[in-house]
Amino acid sequence: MMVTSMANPLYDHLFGRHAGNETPFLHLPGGGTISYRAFVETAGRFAHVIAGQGLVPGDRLAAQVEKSPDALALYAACVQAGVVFLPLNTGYTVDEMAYFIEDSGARLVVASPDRADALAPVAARTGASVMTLGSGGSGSLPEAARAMRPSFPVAARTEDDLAAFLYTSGTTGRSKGAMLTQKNLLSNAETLTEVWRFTGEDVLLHALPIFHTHGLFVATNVILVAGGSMIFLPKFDLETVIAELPRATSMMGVPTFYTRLLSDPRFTRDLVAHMRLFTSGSAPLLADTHVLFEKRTGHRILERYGMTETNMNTSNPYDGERRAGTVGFPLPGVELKITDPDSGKTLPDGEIGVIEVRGSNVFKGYWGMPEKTAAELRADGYFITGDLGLIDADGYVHIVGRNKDLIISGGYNIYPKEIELVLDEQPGVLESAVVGVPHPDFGETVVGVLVPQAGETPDLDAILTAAGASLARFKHPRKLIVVDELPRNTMGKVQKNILRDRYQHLFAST
Ligand code: MLC
Ligand code: AMP
Repeated sequence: MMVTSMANPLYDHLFGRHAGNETPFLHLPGGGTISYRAFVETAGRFAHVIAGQGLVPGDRLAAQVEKSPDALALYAACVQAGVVFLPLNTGYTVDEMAYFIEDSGARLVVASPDRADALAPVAARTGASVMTLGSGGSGSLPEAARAMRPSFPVAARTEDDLAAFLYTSGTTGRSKGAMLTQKNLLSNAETLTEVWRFTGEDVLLHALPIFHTHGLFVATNVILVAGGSMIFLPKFDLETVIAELPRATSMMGVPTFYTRLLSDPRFTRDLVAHMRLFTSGSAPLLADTHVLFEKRTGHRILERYGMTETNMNTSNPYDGERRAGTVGFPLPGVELKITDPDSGKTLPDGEIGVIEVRGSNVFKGYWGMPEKTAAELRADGYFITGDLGLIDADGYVHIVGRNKDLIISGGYNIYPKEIELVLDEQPGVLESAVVGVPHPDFGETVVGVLVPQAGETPDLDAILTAAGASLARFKHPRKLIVVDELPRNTMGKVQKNILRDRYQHLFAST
């Protein structure tokens, strides 16, 4: 490995060592290729633009841009300039973006050209600048970069300095910025590269979004560490994925990718006979899907478990038995225990409790939220994940539920509270409860249960339209149901388990 300086460990290990390397980094669906050299040079040019906007190491850059090679180079540029990268879901509304921009204190907002006007007033309020980045080299940032030199003096950073903020919703409805350090990202990428045996020969089919841990850190960083390449697709499109699989060696996906592939008769054993590895995570992979996949292809999907706050925690083994319905063993360097949610005491193997993890993968805390950080990150370094699980007699970790009110739809996390706050404000609505129910494509989907105000008949279409103005599309209830009252326990708490049971078959045959 050619490391010229260790002044910025993440930059040096992921990007700097590839400077001048003519081998392919990104294969594009149209047939083009971007070499490591070209990618690193684009990042250097972008870093000049970022610094030219007045950003200094430690400042935040918020990006809401479509997936593209340039969008990925923006991440590299931030690492090079020592700027904290804050990637945001392209589906977020202006209201949602306003919160992230304000809360993070971002100094520069990089938006898709079609979003820039809508975000300008928000940026003006917070004093941030706005630049644009579109596809195929369009946008004010790539345009400005063309006049810049490809080499940029790498900002000195230590492994404990922040590399990225990833926002994750909270049970109170307020999103929290998880602060990830260089060490968090680098240590996890190095571990995964080793345990999943990634090498320079690997060609990863990359169809995940790059605004989340899975697509940005797990997939991309592993390939950068290994020196392999990626077939870089703008999104998961079944046709394209089936067309591109023959030139891939490996693929990482959320369970929806695998159920969609299995639904297509062209997805055959022959199509993927040459593949080395399929991994799954971000949401539970049904044991049935695992079994069906093996029957169809002969491959056993390798399921792993992670979080925004912790990167990856556990993984099924590469060589040993990949056990359906489990997330495998703690990764090297990760300590994992199951604790009693009330006392925090460690429980014996086989008993269900909250999963806690500790290691260099675990984040530094929530930005500007010391109380929330203290509530979830123990003084001894253990992070309380909020996932319920057990460790079986063979040491495999099973996730059996959640101690947090969370819905995971197609790998996106949705916090019911955030939606309930919007529904409760709508005309004619007295109160609401939002629950996740099984969905054949997304795993889980959102159902809103409304109690009308006395004598009122809420207009459900108007409510969905209003919700659409403030909430990203993926959070929208796929069904609204009006009831006379919500089931409550003796303490007055809404019994969501009863609602989940009642509506569990709503989408059964969709
Ligand atoms: C898109 N839509 C979704 C959705 N994705 N709705 C609910 N849940 C989702 N996940 C919306 C679209 O806007 C569209 O709206 C409608 O639903 C149907 O769209 P689609 O064409 O079927 O969706 P598609 O674009 O194909 O996207 C589905 C998907 C995508 C599953 C491919 O959501 C995806 O790539 N998910 C991966 C998420 C991920 O990377 N998570 C990692 C988090 S990190 P309309 O208006 O047309 O009806 C993490 C840590 C870890 O969790 O362990 O990895
Ligand atoms: P996020 O906050 O988006 O990072 O989502 C993290 C959550 O996704 C975890 O707390 C789990 O609830 C869930 N998750 C991730 N991987 C798995 C998996 N393999 N099986 C079940 N749940 C998972």
